[in-house]
Amino acid sequence: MTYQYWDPQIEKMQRGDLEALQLQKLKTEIGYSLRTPFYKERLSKCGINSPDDIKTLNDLNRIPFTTKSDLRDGFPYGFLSIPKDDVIRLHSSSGTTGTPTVIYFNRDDIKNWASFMARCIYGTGCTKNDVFQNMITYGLFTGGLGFHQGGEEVGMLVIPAGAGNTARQFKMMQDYGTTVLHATPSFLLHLETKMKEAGVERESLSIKKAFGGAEPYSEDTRKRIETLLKVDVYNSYGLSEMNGPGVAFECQCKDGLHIWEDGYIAEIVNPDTLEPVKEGESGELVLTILCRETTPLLRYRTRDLTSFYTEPCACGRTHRKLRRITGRSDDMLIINGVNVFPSQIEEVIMAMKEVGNNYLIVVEKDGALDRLTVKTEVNANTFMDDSRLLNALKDKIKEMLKVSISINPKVELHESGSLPISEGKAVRVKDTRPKDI
Ligand code: DLL
Repeated sequence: MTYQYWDPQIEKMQRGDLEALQLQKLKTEIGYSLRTPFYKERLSKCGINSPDDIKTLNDLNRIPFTTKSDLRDGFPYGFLSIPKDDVIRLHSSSGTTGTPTVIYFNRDDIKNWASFMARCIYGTGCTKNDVFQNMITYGLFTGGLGFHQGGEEVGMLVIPAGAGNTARQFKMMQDYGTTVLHATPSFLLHLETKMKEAGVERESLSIKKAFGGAEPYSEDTRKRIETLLKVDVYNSYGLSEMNGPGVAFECQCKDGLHIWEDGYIAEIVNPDTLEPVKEGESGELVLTILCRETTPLLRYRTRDLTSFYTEPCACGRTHRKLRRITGRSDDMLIINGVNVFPSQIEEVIMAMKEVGNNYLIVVEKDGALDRLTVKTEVNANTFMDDSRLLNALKDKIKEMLKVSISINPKVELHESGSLPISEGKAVRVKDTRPKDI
């Protein structure tokens, strides 16, 4: 196979040189961090008051981990390293309520992100001759604009299709001769189901490749999409806190995701002890960003569970590879690509006086997509035979949940005391989706 590289000098850099580059970038990033209220205080507590206090990459271990809750505590500008007037964009994590986790960008940060995305896209064999249909949400979510900029950087014709509406998606694929797709893996599967229903002939489409990410999926799911849609599927990993997509991506070997080590320092730690795991063992991914000025983040706990490959990749890239993400070390659910914490749902329903004391969150497969049902008891004073009142309550809960978690759940109301109570810890979430990773 002939491999193509966006930036061969960086992608195939000798490890020693790569680590020297990381050290230089880390020092720069420490400089940015010291300009933020949050890190100024945190770093001075561990004796780091200037970039020169970092002598080797090992000095990173002196710095405590940063968590999602630190980011929330620093809302809105605690992590900002430049004057607000020089910021040109913000993104925030999907599905967070109350205090969002927000990331700011200046012009260079956006350029860097676009170039990492271009590296990912080009590395799968795409060229400027491709027509790229970006079937993922645009907006605060980073998947839309992140891939959009990367596709443009490669010079592809980018269609900002956005998510949903399969009939329109097929029409665009036919009209413009789309060759490359981007969506969540569940939407790619859903597309295939709808293709049959809509009577769209696979032969009428020119699609060859698809990027799938933003949610976990197994190797079997990848194979299924590849067989059904007759495309090559590449796994794409990222998180808003680290810009969004473009952190790690599969190359043409389709066997593990290269994490761009000139943009990120990756550590894998045991989520309980927070000690590094042995080479090749599974644990929680911790990332330090090296390619953003405006919102530096040092040793950020992603909560994603994965491991490093120990063997080099056939493509010749020296940047290490991650295995596909197998789960999370917290209770975050990913429902059709949207991140939802059970506590967000609880916050909404428990604030309503008409609601009783017990509830259950059910997540299941509905065809290829995920379905969320929130079952909640009504309070003891509510008559279960007053259907008008119950329907109004159901609509109210649905609406408030939609605002809070950005997805439309199904809501079921149950009589007070009728939902099952567990003897030990309350079981609030029943996730019956197959876990075949
Ligand atoms: O999902 C960014 C993204 C967009 C990645 C498009 C890939 C494609 P968030 O909404 O902040 O950002 O969600 C980040 O999603 O911590 C993982 O738990 C999960 N996730 C993302 N990609 C994958 C993947 C975007 N390929 C959270 N496999 C992360 C498994 C993934 N989980």
